[in-house]
Amino acid sequence: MSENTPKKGISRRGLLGATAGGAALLGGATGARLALLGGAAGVATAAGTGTATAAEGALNIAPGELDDYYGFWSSGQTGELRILGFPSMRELMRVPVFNRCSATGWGQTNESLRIFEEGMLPETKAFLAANGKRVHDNGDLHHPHMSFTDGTYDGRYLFMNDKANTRVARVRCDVMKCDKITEIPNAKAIHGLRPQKFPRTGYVFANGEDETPMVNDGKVLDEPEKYVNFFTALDGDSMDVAWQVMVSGNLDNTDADYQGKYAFSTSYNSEMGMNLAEMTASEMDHVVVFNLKEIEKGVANGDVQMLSGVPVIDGRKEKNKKYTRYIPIPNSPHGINTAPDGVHVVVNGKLSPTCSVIDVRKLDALFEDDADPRSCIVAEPELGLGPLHTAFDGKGFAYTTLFIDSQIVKWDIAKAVRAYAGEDVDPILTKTDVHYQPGHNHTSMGETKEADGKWLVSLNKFSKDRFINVGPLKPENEQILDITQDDMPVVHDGPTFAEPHDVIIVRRDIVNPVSVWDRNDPMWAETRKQAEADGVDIDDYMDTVIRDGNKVRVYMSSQAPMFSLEKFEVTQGDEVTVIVTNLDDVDDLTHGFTLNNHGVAMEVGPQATSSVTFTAAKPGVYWYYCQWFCHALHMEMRGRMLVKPKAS
Ligand code: CUK
Ligand code: CUA
Repeated sequence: MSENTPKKGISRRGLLGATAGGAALLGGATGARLALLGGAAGVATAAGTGTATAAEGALNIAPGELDDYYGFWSSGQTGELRILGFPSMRELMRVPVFNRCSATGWGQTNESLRIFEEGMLPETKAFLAANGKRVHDNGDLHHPHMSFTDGTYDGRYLFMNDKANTRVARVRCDVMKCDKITEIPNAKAIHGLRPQKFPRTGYVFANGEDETPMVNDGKVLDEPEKYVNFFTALDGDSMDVAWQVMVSGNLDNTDADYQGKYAFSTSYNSEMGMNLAEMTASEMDHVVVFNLKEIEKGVANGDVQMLSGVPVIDGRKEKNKKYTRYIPIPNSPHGINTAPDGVHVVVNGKLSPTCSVIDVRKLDALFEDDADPRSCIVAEPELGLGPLHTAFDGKGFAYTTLFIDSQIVKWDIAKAVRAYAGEDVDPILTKTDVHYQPGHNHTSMGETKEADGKWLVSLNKFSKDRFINVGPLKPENEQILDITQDDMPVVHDGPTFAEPHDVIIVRRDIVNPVSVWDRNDPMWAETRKQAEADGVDIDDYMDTVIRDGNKVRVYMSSQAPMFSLEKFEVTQGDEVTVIVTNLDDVDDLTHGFTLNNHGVAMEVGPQATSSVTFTAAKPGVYWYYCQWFCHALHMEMRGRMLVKPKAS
């Protein structure tokens, strides 16, 4: 990998700007091939960072003014969802999902543990127990997407994947909290994720990225012919797995059409290779097209095998051709994006400098016998090096990230179609340098039929020299481009911590969260049942301690600046559950419960109930306190737990 290391005295910025240096980033033979493939397309053509523009006014949200959009950001290996105001890029909230959150107690409160465990596979429960744990406390969240109705966002839910531990989660947009986490059986490493756009969500489509042996019992390693992969459709309302399709090759990203008929997934490893050389061996990989109506029929007719309780359709290449089609695409395609015109689907070539454009109107014919598998391709423009993801403005233009060139290229879809048909037209309009190495990009409302063509955000993997140095681990850099202007200048840099892959930009009128919890919220329904059994009304002031063998349940309410219990007593060895209802019903009046030296902390929002369970193992006096600054006497909002030594 020595060619990847810049020599002393050569600036990183300069090196990355050069095509050969950029290609070398991918390393070895692949990089060399890219450099060859790239040719002239690798040469930067546009000016760099834009100068002051009209967009600056819109970008510069004055103190006290509100953003026009919600940005829902992934956080990759941090495992949480982030909410930013857009275009100001002010970070508004972090919603813990696949991670353990110190502030809110996510992954520790009984309410959150229930959500983790409800959708967990039995073998995972057993594995975790063997490791002295109840939940995985990491995740790798790449793709947050909102539920759709009739081709546009409907503000109900956000869905997101966990590549690390093969899960799909849902966040309720009314309270912006996760309410479902489903571990996907059979598949391994859920990567691409998109909701059904029409008529509604409906299905949530989730790609398995890592192939495993069909019977994964530890007896097979090097027999690639026994490896399979799975495409999963969840029911977005119940978050149960509806069905799966067994496929050939791995699966990377996915999207759905605007007709409710097809879903599509890219595969960068059609070879079913097990190492880098094998995975990138062939020049052509594929997109798998899933015929939703035929799959539903197959499931209804029992043309399935049941695996881990899920009906699985065999959609492998050359099998039952009615369920899937494999469209050859050059070379290790990555992102796949359906245009707001409802017709075009752009497949991003990654190791090929091209994007392949599918016309969904040609997909019915693709499923006829002996159809040319590439008959649905209507354009394949050469855009530059390392096309990864494409966004749209709703005006017929597409914006593709070029990872290796560190650029966003704007191109005309209709012209690309005409060029493919033989006309002498250049579909490329402009290229803007971004800093550096963009992965996803996203336009305002761009993955809906209401794409408004105002803003584009480029999620750049490297920030290099863009910010003051914080050590070897650098932030990434998210830049905003003003796409109302022909030269689409960069108008904002936004450093960010690991590792946003994807984002959606949603008009703010679509999202309407509440400010205070509803006392009847299902989040604490189980806690309510226990309280009822204990004769405690968790909707009211409470200061009750229930002893139940060696289990102790401590019910208290909080009202600024006091807990209802200034002290309680337990005995060493007791399993203690603390249940807190926040009786304050004022906007922004969150309390917390943190127990010193016990690793216990939880958020209790206005009108919410939260609970946490631990074993009192150390005799002594321990203070608990409110960790959310709630009142001038917030510091005084504390009390004592006495753990009496066990009589021996
Ligand atoms: S992926 Cu990360 S840059 Cu997981 Cu959507 Cu393309
Ligand atoms: Cu309650 Cu701070």
